[in-house]
Formats: sequence, structure tokens, C-alpha cells
Amino acid sequence: MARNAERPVIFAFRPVARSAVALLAAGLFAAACQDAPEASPKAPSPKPPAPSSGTAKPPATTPSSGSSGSTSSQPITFKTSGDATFDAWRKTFAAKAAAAGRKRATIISVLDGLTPLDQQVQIAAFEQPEFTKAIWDYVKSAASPTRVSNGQQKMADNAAVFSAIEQTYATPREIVAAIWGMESSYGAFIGDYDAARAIATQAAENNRRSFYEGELIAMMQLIDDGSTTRDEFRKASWAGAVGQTQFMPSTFLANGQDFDKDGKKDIWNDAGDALATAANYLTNSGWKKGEPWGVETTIPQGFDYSLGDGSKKTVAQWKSLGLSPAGATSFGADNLMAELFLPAGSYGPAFLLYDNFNVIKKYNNADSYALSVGLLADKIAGRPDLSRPWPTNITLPNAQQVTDLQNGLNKLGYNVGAADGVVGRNTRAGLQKFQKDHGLMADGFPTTEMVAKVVDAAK
Ligand SMILES: [Ca+2]
Repeated sequence: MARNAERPVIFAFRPVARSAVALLAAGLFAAACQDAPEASPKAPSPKPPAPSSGTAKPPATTPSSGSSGSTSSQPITFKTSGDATFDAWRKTFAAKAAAAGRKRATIISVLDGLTPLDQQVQIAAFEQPEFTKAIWDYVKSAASPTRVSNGQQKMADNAAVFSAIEQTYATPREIVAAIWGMESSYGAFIGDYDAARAIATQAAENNRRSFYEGELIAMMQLIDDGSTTRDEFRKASWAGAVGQTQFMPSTFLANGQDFDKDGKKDIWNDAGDALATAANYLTNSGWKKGEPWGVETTIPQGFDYSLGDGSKKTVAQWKSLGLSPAGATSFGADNLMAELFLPAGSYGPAFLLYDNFNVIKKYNNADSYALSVGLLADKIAGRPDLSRPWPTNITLPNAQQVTDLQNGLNKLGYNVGAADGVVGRNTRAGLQKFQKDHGLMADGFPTTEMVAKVVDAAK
């Protein structure tokens, strides 16, 4: 199942500003770095990552209008967890939750009996495939033939639900189906962690305490208002995301749908509720109905690969630069804004990405994830396969090799900045100049072969 953490892919090869790194950094590192490269090394982290669904959104802090349901103003006391830090945090937080209007019984049901999760467990969960794989390896397994055929079957089995969802929300059915497949293998794997335990561990130990406390308050609110029960939250991902479409509590609170109108927002057991909640979230995140997420594009001979730097142009401008749809019949309307995405440099398929791609990233802020959802959706919908295969014959440099590349480029006068072992915009631009100067295909894409060429030249 998808772990649903905001995570970068090791070689997403995209511009910096919209990188997954920025959000990840909020949880993992002290601060997001403006010049942070797209690729993030699989660095051992002192803390587990921030969970993803909706982490882009502020924690729910909706004030309660209801009564606390409490018959006692006495502070709530808990049996010790055996961890003094955790106990001290829990005592303080329980008072905050009560002050926020959460019912005393709910606060107790969420927090009593909790012990902190072994941080190593969460860290281990964080060591996810998309950190170590090339983006195309991630995409290939994420949109595997089995997942495609299961998605088609699930979409057929739930045709009425998908039709109703499509009429209610902006997001097309195949995108919702692809998210369902990515997040829980169509409901097959929803996790068996206690969300309260996972999130409380972070609240007690993580430097983003207020975020995690907001998630717990949201969880309590969902229980208080009857949307769901405490027990449902015992079926969560390691990061505390719940249901067939994997939502953090605050995102669930803000976007949850009771699609079958049975009084419960049952995203665990009711596919309709889960899918409608996902469609509602994507719609609320700005999905533009009728527009593509992305379209594979041809790249003409002699094309300037530096245009794949994240800058947006109109479809008409891209066409005038020689791009044409590779498999699809159309790029869409000429006035749509799109950016050129070259996940494999000149070695594999290229894409025009539209605003809806960034909406998918609200779900999980990794290019690898959004590309997987888009390609899986296309396949589920029966659209043509990619016209170009993903590369199989190139290897990506590790952090040391990237450092060598950066040192080499600096020595040769390309001024890519301090060598930090991660490929960012400066490194790509410097490499591109090197390639031009040496009569090479100037795609700025650092394969190990290209690293060796630079290192040789710098000797
Ligand atoms: Ca329901």
C-alpha cells in the first residue's frame, strides 16, 4: 500500500520550487531550503517524516460549538506509558483538547493506553522504495499490469458509484480509481497501525508538534460528531493515514463525504465514501474539469532541453517549439498552460504537465507519485501506452558521484555552487553547458556515464 508520506523521488529531475523536498523538509529537516534540489538523498533521518495526505493543509482547528460532554473539570489522568516524555506531552495535550471543546470521553478513548511507537518502526517505514529507485522504476511498478487490470475491474464493479462521483465532483473516474489503487490497492490494504498512536508519537517527539496535535484534535472531532468511531482509527498507515483513500484526520475532517448518506463517513469499509472523499479533496484542491493531468510529448531533433526547467508556456507556444502529442490525439486547448517534464532527460518519455498534475501532488507531494497516478489512470481508461520506453540501460549516480560531478563542473568553471551530492537546478544547468561545449546531447541529465565524462575532463 502507499505509505502516503510526502516524499521526494531520488531523481525526479524537476525544478526546485515545487519540489517535494520543501514539504518533506518541514518534517525531516530543520527548514526547507530554497535551493534544495529535487532529488533528495536517502539520508538517515533523526525523525520520521511528516505524513502526507493533506499535510499541505493546515491542521484542523475548527472550534467546537458543542459542549465538552464532560461532567468533570478535573484534569484527565492516564496510566503511564513508561515514557516520561510521552506522558508529559499527553497530560498537557489532553488539557488542550478539552479546551478545544473535545468530549472528555473521546479524549480518553483516543489517548488512554497509548504508548509511543518505536521511532525506528516509523523510520524503517520511511525507507521507501521511491527514495532509492529511479522515477521510472517507481512508475513501472506503481502502474503495473496487475494494478491496471484490477483498476479496470474495480471501476466496472463500481460503475454506478463512479458515475455518480463523476457527476458530483470535477475529477474523472480514472483518476479517482488510480488514487484508490495507489493508496490501498483498491481497498485491499488499509493498514493496521493505530492512527492515534502513530500521530501521538509524532506529537510527543516531533518538532512539528502543533501539526500533529491538530491531527489528533481532528480525529477527536470526527469521533465527537459521529462521522466515525475510535476503533476505525485503529486501522491506519504507519503515518496515521486512514481509509481506502488514505487521509490524515484533518484532511478527512475537511473533505470527508458520506456518499451513501447512511450517517457515517466510512472511508474504511465503504468504497463510495472513500472514493467520494478522494474526489472531493481533489476537487477542493482545484481540479480543472476536462483538462488533462499531462500528455506525453515528442521531442524534436535539436530541441533545447533547458526548456524543461519548470517554466510554463501555453500549449500553442510548445507546439511552435516543435512539440506534438506522442500518443494522445491532442495537448488540449492552445491556451492551456503547461510545463515540460523530462523525468528521464533525453533517455525516455517526456511530458507536458498541466495544473491538474499539481492537484494530484496535493495528495502526495512527489513527482513520482503524481506521474504514477496519471499514467495508471491513463492505462485504466484504456489510453495508448507511452510511445517511448523508460530507459533500462542507464544508471543514476549516487550522492558521492553527484558530489564528484559538482566538484568537476566547478573545477571546469561551470560554477554550480557548493557540492552537496544532490542534483538541483544549478547542477543541471552547469552540466548542460558542459555538454554543449563538448558536443554532447545537452539534456543536463546526470547519468553515471556523464559523471565520468565530467570527472575525466576535470582531471
Ligand atoms: Ca456513508
